Amino acid sequence: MLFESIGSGVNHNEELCRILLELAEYEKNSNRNIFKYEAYKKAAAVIASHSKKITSGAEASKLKGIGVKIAKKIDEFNETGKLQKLENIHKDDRSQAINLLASISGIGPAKAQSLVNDGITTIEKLRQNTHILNHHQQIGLKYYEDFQKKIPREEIQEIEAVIKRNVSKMDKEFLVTICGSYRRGKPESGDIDTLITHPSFRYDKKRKKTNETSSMLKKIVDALKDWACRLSPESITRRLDIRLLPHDQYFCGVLYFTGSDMFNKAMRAHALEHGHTLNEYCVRPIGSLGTPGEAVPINSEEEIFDYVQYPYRKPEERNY
Ligand code: DCP
Ligand code: MG
Ligand code: MN
Repeated sequence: MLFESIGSGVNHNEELCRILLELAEYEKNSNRNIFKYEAYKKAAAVIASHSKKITSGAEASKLKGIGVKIAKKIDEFNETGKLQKLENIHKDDRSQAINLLASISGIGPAKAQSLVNDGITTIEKLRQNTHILNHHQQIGLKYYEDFQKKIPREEIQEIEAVIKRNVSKMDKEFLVTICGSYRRGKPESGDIDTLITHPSFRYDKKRKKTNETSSMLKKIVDALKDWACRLSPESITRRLDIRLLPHDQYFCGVLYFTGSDMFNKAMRAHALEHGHTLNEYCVRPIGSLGTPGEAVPINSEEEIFDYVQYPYRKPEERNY
């Protein structure tokens, strides 16, 4: 079959992916080595979309993005059932503290490292020093325990109804899609990824982000504020991501924010091989000189798959 190498949406190499992603996080958080981080992420994405279980480093190195070093790690893992490098990382207090702090919403690797350098290695210690955090980080810390809790699908369904009701009260033509793991059919999610557009809202190259857009987004946020991410005063505080997109960029946004992260990587790589560059805003053909042309008009997710010649996958089939 023509598209066999793309796989069927099933990850046959879940364990290998998990360790490569853990190594990626380590490079990002503890070493701030974005180059190695990207290399591990890319390798994980390639392996995740491979059509069968990988049994050796030699087999893996035939795939794009898998070099000698990663191939060796695959062999070590297959032969011993573990990876010495990861075992060492798990034993390393500094790395563990950085990972913990970087798991707070708003705190990135650089901030996490500087906190650990200042001797702040636990949530409790950080709570005694909130003055060194910005507003976003303070919110992330305040609701740290709540944000760690997954949101059941049923609760997101209720929140979805609340958002749709409030937004359509402002204007019936608003279009709302909850993306992320929820759209991929997961029984629970880490946050609520909400995309909103309006048919009259178009991207304008000259004006870029207009005042009109920010006031529209502000109105939407204000309309939702009363209800404040909590269905009732006793419920857990949830993280709601809201993005207002121009209608001509909406479907590329929906595709991107539906994920998964690794599915996006695999699809983009495929698009490039077929002469198109795909990002969260648009699809563009790559010209003979290697430069991207004008954005292609897109009116549905299916059209994007068609354009880059990737067989259509329903959101529930994008879980790797
Ligand atoms: N995304 C991406 N690359 C990133 C971050 C995000 O491609 N570095 C895309 C794919 C994700 C989507 O954005 O699926 C939403 O990001 P989330 O972090 O909210 O991830 P999920 O919704 O998939 O999972 P969770 O249940 O943890 O929220
Ligand atoms: Mg999400
Ligand atoms: Mn999100």
